[in-house]
Amino acid sequence: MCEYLEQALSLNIRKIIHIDMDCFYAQVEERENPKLKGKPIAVGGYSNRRGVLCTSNYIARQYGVRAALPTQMALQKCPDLIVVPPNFELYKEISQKIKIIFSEYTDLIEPLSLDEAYLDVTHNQNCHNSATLLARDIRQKIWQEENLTASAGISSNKFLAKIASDWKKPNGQFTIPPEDISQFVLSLDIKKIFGVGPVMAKKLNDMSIYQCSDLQDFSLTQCIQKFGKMGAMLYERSRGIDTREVISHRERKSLSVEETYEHDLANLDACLQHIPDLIRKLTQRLTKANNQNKIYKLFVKIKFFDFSQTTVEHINSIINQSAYESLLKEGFARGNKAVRLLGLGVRFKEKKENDFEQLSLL
Ligand code: DCP
Ligand code: MG
Repeated sequence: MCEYLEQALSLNIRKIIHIDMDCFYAQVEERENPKLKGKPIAVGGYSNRRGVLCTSNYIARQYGVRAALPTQMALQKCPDLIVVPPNFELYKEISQKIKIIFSEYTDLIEPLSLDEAYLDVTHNQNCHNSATLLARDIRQKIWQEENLTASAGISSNKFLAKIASDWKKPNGQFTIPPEDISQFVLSLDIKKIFGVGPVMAKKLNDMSIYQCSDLQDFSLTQCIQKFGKMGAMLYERSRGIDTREVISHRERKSLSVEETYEHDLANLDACLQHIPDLIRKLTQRLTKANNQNKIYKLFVKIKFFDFSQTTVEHINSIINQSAYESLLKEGFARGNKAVRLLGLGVRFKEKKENDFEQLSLL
């Protein structure tokens, strides 16, 4: 094992579980209406209103019916498809209940969406210290309490745990223990690396890079030279390295208020008159949010009557009327036309992203 990998792994002996509910919305609808069981179903918009699908159950997937497919097209692929309208309130409620189950196992929970989350269970000593058994326990609990199945991926970092949770779907789980990581990543398709979208994938494929083992031919310096900002990340992920922590509370990066006016504001003076009111609302929201991070920028957003918009921001740590007025003047001058929406906001100092902290290992 290369020295870099050894160092990174020794800093990263965590136990991470990624849990992802199986065909979440569709499964909930099946649970609510057992008559749907055993039939191809999808959740989404109606076909006569240019609707698209949010998801489908695994039976419908056999016909090529998947999320984001227009409903009309889905019905062509699978004429027996039953399309159920979504009930977001119910999905949110269930998501909250599942999160309560997670919290019985760890405080370190990072939800990614309504139906998936990372759990750091490094310090949970139940189940003989086995994250694999813990994952089984969590899935069983979700089944007992909610009558829904989930799949899980277990590994020592977020990247691999997320990939693993897809491996045995539906209603399965897969563990990639630290000793298997180097072997596992060799044949892993580079498209599985989060951040490698179709454009990046094409760029890599054009260089004959298809799987992680191909990326491993490049040194860190070469990766950074070839892939810029993404270079270090690609270097690491292709070797199974990911030192990102499970973050239970996302840091707020900005906070703002805005108002769309019933009648467009005809000129700069009319806009300036609204600044005190917007500042009052912004201060109220800030107090409510109780954010501990320091303000480092103020910004103004302007949407003109023709929906073109602009944002102006300056470094400033204190909310004050004259600063917002001068930002507004600068922004207004960019369009010099009637305004339909004004927004005022602040940006907070961010704690340094830990994404690339491993660079310091060098
Ligand atoms: N969703 C959506 N639109 C998309 C993708 C997903 O509205 N384009 C919703 C519906 C899904 C839910 O988010 O049920 C969770 O998304 P997943 O990607 O986890 O998909 P599923 O849970 O439906 O299926 P899987 O078993 O593959 O996780
Ligand atoms: Mg899911």
